[in-house]
Amino acid sequence: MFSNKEEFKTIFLKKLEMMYGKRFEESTVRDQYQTLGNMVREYISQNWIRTNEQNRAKNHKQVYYLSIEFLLGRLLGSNLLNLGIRDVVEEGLKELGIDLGEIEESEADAGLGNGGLGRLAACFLDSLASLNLPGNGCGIRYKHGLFDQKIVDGFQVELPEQWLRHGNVWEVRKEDLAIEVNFWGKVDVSNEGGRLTFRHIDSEKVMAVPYDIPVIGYGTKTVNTLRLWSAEPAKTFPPHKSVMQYKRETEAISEFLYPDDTHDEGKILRLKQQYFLVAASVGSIVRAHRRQYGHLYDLHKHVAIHVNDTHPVLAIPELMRVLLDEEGMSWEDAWHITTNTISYTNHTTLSEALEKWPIRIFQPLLPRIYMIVEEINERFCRELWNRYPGQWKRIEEMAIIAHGLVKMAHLAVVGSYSVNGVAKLHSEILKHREMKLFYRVFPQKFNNKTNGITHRRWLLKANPQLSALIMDTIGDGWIKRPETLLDLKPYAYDRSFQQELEKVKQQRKALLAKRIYEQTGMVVDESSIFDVQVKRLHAYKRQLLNVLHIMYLYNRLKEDSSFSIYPRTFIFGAKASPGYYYAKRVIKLINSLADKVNRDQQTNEQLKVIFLENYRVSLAEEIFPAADVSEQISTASKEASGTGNMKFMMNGAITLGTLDGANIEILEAVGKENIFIFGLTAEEVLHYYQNGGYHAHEYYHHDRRIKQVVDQLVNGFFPDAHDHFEPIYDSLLMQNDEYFVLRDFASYAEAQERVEAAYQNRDKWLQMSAINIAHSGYFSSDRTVQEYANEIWEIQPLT
Ligand code: DL6
Repeated sequence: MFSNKEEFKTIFLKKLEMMYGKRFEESTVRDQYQTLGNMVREYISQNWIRTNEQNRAKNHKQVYYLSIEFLLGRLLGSNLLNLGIRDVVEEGLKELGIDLGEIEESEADAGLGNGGLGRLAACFLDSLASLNLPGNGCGIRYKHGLFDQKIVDGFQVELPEQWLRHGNVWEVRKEDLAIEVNFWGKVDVSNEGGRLTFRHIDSEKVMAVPYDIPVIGYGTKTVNTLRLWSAEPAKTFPPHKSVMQYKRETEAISEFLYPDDTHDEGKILRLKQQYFLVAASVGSIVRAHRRQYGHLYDLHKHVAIHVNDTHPVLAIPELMRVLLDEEGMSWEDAWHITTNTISYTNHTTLSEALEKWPIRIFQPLLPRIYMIVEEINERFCRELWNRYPGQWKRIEEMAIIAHGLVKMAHLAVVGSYSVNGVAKLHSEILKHREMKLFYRVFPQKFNNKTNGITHRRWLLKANPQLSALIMDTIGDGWIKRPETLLDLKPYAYDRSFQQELEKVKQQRKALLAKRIYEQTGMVVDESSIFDVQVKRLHAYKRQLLNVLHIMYLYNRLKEDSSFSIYPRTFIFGAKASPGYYYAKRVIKLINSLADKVNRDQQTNEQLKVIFLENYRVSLAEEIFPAADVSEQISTASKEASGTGNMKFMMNGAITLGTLDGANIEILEAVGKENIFIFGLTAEEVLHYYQNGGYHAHEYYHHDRRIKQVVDQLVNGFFPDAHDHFEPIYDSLLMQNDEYFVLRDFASYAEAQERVEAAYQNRDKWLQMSAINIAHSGYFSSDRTVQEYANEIWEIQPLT
């Protein structure tokens, strides 16, 4: 399309005039963004077509990655980088007086996810395409992504997110490929020639309309597809509903990510979303397969369907339904194909996060699917009975349906051929604790795939300054082969490399300081330690531990004139689930603390607290490169993996963390002298949970520092807070501190002292930082996806 700057400029100007019927001089940033986006899409269109043709022609096995979340962020910058045309475009635009950065900033984040799970899905798409692997994403085209967060008087306020307000330049609507999805109604069972047939009748129909987004690999011609489904009314309206009601209920399916499910209405909507995603995705997968092969008997040889967490687990009964009812297969054949097609990743050990649907909701909404789940359950329980005769309790515990609930994780394990955890520790906990009964029955299914992140977005794109330094030092081979970042290791001890690294970090800290000023009006000391905790707000992630420690530092600075600290800027970013009362109180606490500490002239040269509102992918890209310290302080055993820990490490921040999730593998990679570890181990935590013996009161009474900060939650220390922090106080003392915040306080404070001392030894710190960067290649999602491709999906690269 264009091979140099001049050609780019000519085409850009012509296209802009054609699209908007105005001269370039009159165009807005949005016009320019849309023009550029369209150009990129045209640029890759031939490769997109070619990738699809190649997949078909070569009978390549493909993976479909089903996920209720895809947290993509912005696409323009990463697409330009992956295509290798960013420099030409940037220079061309510059000559026209346009700043590419400004155009990039005008793009709305595609925030179709909550956090780690959704961002992981987005990283996997990038790696699949960059490794030339035939893999497509399937998700929902939510009209509103994760809410926009505003902080008002220190409290989180949620506003509807509007990423589609100006359209989405990357998507292609494919109405002709729509799939009909059926809800409600009943099942008509008849006996046709001695064979039972099942027909789902009187159902309410919804059309799933696909919107395809190209997924562009780095330095390759592969362009995969992310297919997002949008819910629209079908041509036949249900007779018992008004048109308006039907339309409203239908469109609601793809309106919001995670509707509030505290009431049945919300639960129905969530279950509808899950079935909508899988029925549409499975429908389009089998349609393509039938067209190509004429039947579905060898589906599992050509297709792998991966379910990202339990949300898309209905793919199991849905595929069974298609094979049984539409293809007329026997149960045995259908089960063989299904259980050799579907694989499952578990992302949590938190029992409250494992989905269970009440039968009273499930059965009427999805009557045929429920029948199939019942049959799967009965057959499974029969098998268990043969294996464990008389052991009712065990069978009840493992059943898919029990006590009026359908347990999605159990269905996932029984109906798939692979079950993986997302970090070594997490996979071990699944095998030996959370899912130990299942592990005994299906040991061959369980495996580990430690998470990864795409180094192209999180280093190459987010941190061009550090990328340039790395390229000057070891070349650019690491972009394709991230494990070669290890070649940096000898330079960790090189004084001039360290100095350059320091300069890069300073530049990024200055940029973040500017962003902080713009967003909060606060001036922060760019030479202070940037100590960062950014992630979803959850009790187990223990933002509270960080906060209580800051309160302690503040108290000490106020009370002890001989005490001083190396200047520190504590930076937080976090969204709390709208219905998560406790988490929202912690956000208020961080903001009240920021207010108090930042105003105090006696201490504010040494201590600042910043809460950056509306944490999201694009903001994260500004934060990670600027961090010195990466706070990964979850209660051991609770964080399945974490992926922020990897993004920080890749950008040279040093982890201050517990022995949890992938922190353990970071420790193994960098060695204990290049990370700050503290706190209880997972074994100790689990021992406490099992045997008791933890009394938060003891820590409160015996450690003066702890008593003081805990009391300050409720004694008027925060004048603006009234009784706002009582729920937090109660969680610690009345509910015996479920996440061991007080238990780990002393160990955390001591680790923070080590951080402070280490930071002041500049050569040593920079050496640590470089060693972390050098070892971060292992945590690229290229490695993770390659492991999935080889060991789970058995797919080969396109050539
Ligand atoms: O695997 C991606 C990501 C992990 O890194 C996090 O540790 C884990 O909490 C997250 N899990 C979820 C699922 N639900 N919960 N809770 O988001 O997955």
